[in-house]
Amino acid sequence: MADAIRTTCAYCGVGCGIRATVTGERSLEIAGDPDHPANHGRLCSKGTHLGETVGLEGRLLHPMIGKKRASWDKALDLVAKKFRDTIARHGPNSVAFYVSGQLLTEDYYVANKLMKGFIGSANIDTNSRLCMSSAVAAHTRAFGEDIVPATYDDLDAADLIVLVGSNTAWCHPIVYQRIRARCDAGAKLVVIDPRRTETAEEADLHLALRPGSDVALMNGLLQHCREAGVVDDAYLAAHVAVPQDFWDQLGEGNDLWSVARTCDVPVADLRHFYELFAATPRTITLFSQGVNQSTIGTDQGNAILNLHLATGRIGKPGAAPFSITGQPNAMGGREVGGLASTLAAHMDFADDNRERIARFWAAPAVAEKPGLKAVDLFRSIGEGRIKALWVMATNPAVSMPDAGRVREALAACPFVVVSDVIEETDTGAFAHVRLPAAAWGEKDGTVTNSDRTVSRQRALFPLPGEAMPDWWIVKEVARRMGWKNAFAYDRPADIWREHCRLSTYENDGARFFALPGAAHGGNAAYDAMEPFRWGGEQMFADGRYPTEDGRARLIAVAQKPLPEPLEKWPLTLNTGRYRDQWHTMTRTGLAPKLARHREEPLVEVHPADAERLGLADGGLARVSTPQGDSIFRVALHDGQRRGELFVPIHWTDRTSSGGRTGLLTRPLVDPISGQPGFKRTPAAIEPVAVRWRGFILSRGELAERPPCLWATRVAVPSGVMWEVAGNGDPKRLETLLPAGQRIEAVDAGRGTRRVAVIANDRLAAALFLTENGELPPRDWLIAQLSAPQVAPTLLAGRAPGVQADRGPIICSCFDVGLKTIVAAIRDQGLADVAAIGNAIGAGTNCGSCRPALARILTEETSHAA
Ligand SMILES: Nc1nc2c(c(=O)[nH]1)N[C@H]1C(S)=C(S)[C@@H](COP(=O)(O)OP(=O)(O)OC[C@H]3O[C@@H](n4cnc5c(=O)[nH]c(N)nc54)[C@H](O)[C@@H]3O)O[C@H]1N2
Ligand SMILES: Nc1nc2c(c(=O)[nH]1)N[C@H]1C(S)=C(S)[C@@H](COP(=O)(O)OP(=O)(O)OC[C@H]3O[C@@H](n4cnc5c(=O)[nH]c(N)nc54)[C@H](O)[C@@H]3O)O[C@H]1N2
Ligand code: SF4
Ligand SMILES: [Mo]
Repeated sequence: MADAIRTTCAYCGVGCGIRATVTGERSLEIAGDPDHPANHGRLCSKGTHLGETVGLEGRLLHPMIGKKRASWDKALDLVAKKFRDTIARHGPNSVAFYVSGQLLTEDYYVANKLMKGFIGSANIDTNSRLCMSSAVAAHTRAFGEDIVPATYDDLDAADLIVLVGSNTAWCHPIVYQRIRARCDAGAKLVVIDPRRTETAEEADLHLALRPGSDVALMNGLLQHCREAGVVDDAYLAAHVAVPQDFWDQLGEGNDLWSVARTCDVPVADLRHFYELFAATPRTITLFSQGVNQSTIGTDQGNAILNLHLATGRIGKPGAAPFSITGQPNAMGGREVGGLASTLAAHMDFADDNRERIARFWAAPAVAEKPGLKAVDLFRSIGEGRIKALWVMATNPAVSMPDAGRVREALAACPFVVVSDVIEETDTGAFAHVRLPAAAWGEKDGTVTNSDRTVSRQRALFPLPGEAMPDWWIVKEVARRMGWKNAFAYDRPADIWREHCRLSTYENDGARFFALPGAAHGGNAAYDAMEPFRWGGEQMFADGRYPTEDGRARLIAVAQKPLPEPLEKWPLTLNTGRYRDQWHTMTRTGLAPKLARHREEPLVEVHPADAERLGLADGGLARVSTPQGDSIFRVALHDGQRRGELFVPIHWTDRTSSGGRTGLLTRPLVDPISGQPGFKRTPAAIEPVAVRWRGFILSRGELAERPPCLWATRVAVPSGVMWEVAGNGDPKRLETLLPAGQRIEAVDAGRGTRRVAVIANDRLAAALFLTENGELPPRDWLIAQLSAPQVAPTLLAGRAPGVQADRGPIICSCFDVGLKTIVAAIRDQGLADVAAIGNAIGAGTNCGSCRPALARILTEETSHAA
């Protein structure tokens, strides 16, 4: 076996180090890297199962012009010519790039340089606009530069950890495990989230606040700190500029009772939180999309930063505000300047910065002003003002708000280029040219994680087909547009060194973002690069900030009035993530183990709302908003606030007929950051009746999505499963089954029909439908796809003899179902999560399911009592 290669996980901004061992042409063994400072050897369910996602199924392996395969030369020449011609006729602002926090720093740097230095427009924006831009704006307002002061080590030193709008247990699982370990050692955990998430379930205190009321909560807390005497006047006097009537304004309406009313939380809980915070100097306030993805996201961010500045809880071990990033390289993208609102290397568009960058790049046309932010950018495409667009490593037809309008814009755009690793994506369907990019495991470069640690991603496999790394694709287009010398890169290391040199260029310490020393390493040093953190271990330890006067700023922010529910749209739609899926599922959707945690897109509803609205658990419902509508499966959950719905963001046209969250969300943005308010869209919901329901199992992919009202694809070992439901004639579904010998069973009374297709003595496909009968549990049938022969009881849907139904899968590493866990707890008298692990293994590998195990234990013990 080959030696392990050290690389970094493809997914979230925790940035875990991985040791990957190539075990075959396209297969890997994955282990956590014990020497990586972000994870010290641990990996969550997504990282653990990366090996299941590196096959070549569905990959785009050749450049495509329209539906035809083309050579790289032809495709690149066409892209260069179309962009050149469009710029010549309509000016530089008639073209745009829409890029991604999933590009590597080197890819990102080249794309940013081309647009902002050579094309001469700043119309390059990134999906980080949808993700981090409110945090960026808040940091810049408070500190003068977009800097995250905290590190993961601070979590190990904190006595109180406050999670605001962050489902850390699901979205940043390894950071969450660090938090849990710290809590086991005595630290307190407070979660502020309208939903009772698995993260909230394990907290010492959960404040299920009214969505959008975070500013009130934080301002009330600051007022409380002032009254309790924990505002650090000496720190403020030495290091922070405070607006004139800041404290007077804060005093108005921010008493405990008013805040409790605004936030709709019990006064006693609020008081408990305020007292805990005031009494605990070593506090980390970690925040993510519940704060950022709001039309008041920047103010919400600053309300948190204000607290830490005013109490002097910053620049000290275990005390800092901590904006945690989502994508693997959201931070690297911010460092190179990939947002339309920044220029490069943490510099803005001030004249001296523009001139400095023009000198450094020898650039002919540095952009004069910020470009269009994502929502405006797609609007501008729809209005015909942008005529050529290049999308890299993101799927805006799914992930942008009001995605229906985004699709119309893409359809109307005269020239669309999409660089992706996947052949069929919802965005790729609109492309005139599709370029095959190298995927994780095939490319080399760097990423920066949430705590400023830069790590290498390393190639594990040779490039498949004609795929090429993104930096190469962009520099080839740049050279063909006429800028040969400025884009003469032979390898990522060339770009990395240039990026490092720019960060220190004419930088006397005014810009904190600097990669000194890193610029001088040779290619061998780049290859051997160890993870390192820029900016040192304790950012702002000396109280100096990157502003002109060296002081940070308190920013006066006030709670905006929260709208009353509308008559036609009385509910509030909240959107977010599932533990085992990543965004539009292009990678995680390939892994059967990851599919089992949540197989279908669910709309979570409070049971009381469900009763009032006639919704049944497991039934279908149509969620509608002024932007559009989509069907979801209903899941009752008393952790929802009444009047609010929660839906996941992961399902696409490729994977489901419904669950299309992007069509629903409204395109309103924060006025400062331009980040959309994804978490609060006025909505309505109604039940959808179906005559029949069932599922299709198939060893190969189906030729098309099953043509019925509800169809959701689930990856299973050796094939796929589609859950289906509808009202029309279900006969049509049978045309999707492959050729082979058919066996059938029919129960007319229950409207049940079961068909199996046998080919080469093995099960090739099966269709199970019923009108008012039961459907068998799926596990055993799924296993029959891999079985060497056909079981005689196939159409009964169970093994000869009795087979226990495991229930929904909780532990995806060891495939342990709910019923197995409950039985083990009852039969063996298991009392804690560790005991469950010892008895049946669940939760002992990646640990992502431990919060779920803890909940099951609580439910079981209260049941028993
Ligand atoms: N499994 C998984 N992990 C991921 C990702 C993934 O797709 N799957 N994506 C990665 C990316 S790019 C990102 S950005 C991160 C996101 O990570 P998170 O921010 O943790 O994830 P979300 O589920 O989007 O939203 C977080 C929480 O905000 C809450 N919220 C909604 N409105 C409010 C509000 O008004 N106030 C407060 N305080 N909270 C509110 C929601 O109820 C939700 O539980 O996850 C990263 N990690
Ligand atoms: N309603 C709602 N919408 C949201 C959010 C929400 O919470 N609610 N969250 C928002 C946030 S925070 C984010 S980050 C976005 C994420 O949304 P997207 O960025 O649209 O999601 P992904 O599925 O990660 O898209 C990445 C694409 O890049 C491709 N890809 C992967 N690796 C490479 C590579 O190396 N090179 C190239 N060229 N392509 C590659 C993948 O196949 C995939 O098609 O969604 C946003 N949208
Ligand atoms: S927490 Fe999980 S998804 Fe995030 S980087 Fe680590 S292993 Fe990857
Ligand atoms: Mo994100």
